Amino acid sequence: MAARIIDGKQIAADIREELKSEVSALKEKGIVPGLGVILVGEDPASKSYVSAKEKACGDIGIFSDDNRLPAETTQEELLELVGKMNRDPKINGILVQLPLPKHIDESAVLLAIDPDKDVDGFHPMNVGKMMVGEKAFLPCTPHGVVQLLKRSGVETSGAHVVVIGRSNIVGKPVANMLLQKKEGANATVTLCHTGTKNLAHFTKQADIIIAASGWPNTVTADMVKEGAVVIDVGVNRIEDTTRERGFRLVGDVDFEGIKEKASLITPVPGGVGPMTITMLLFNTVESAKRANGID
Ligand code: L34
Repeated sequence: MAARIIDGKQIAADIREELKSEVSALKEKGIVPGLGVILVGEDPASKSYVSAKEKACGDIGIFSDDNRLPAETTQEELLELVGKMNRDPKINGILVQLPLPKHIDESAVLLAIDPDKDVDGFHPMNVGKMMVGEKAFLPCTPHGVVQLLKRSGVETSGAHVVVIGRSNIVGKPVANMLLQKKEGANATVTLCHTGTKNLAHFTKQADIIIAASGWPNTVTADMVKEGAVVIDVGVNRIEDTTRERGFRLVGDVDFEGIKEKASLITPVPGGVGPMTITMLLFNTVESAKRANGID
């Protein structure tokens, strides 16, 4: 079987159009959603993601407050800025781009964000609400994956989903979201990680594979069931001197091999990445609505 390729860019563009109209309607009520953006340090990938997020905000009418801080920024200084944004009524969402420099305690920073402005969904309050199935800000990449499946017509109810990777920003939350007894979820979920013995044993049984291992070629064609759906969350930069940027992007799966066997597959770039940015916009608009008593 030759796979249909899921066009994440197009699905992201569709959702952004919907959000743009919502933002226009809010503006008529005098409400402008605002996102406070914090990037510490000079990581090239983080810089490019943050710039893409700010541009996407501008495109749909969200105000963004850009804060690029040097790598030497202290935890205290960072916490102070977060506190200022917590108190600022123009800011509905706070994005602290990860990873942070090693001398900063990431969990202390995430804990300092007002849960009502936690549009990344990383605060333990939102993580806990998500886990018990209450309304919460859902983390952007997992939420993007769930939306991709939904808008591509993939039935998750009763499906066996194998997630690879147990990070707090992708693996754990996506597994949790898909096992909820809800529309667009209700799957049987297996979570594999570096401690898993014989990964292929599990992936071969999967109706849907979600790869978020952080390593190219974690999943190869021989590990995939004929007709499976493969969602590739990886964004690995591979040195490539033939490219202008000096690198190319590959995901966590062997796209070329697997596309002959899967029924649906996401490309990298142009799959999950644009959805991550879009769900951040979605959460920021949600937050602005909630702050103004609109639901
Ligand atoms: N706080 N930190 C926080 N929130 C997040 O949601 C993230 N993440 C991850 C890293 N740290 C974070 C992102 O923003 C990963 N991530 C992210 C965002 C966007 C893209 C990839 C990862 C993306 O747009 N990818 C494009 C290609 C971009 C390029 O050419 O470099 C794609 O099409 O996949």
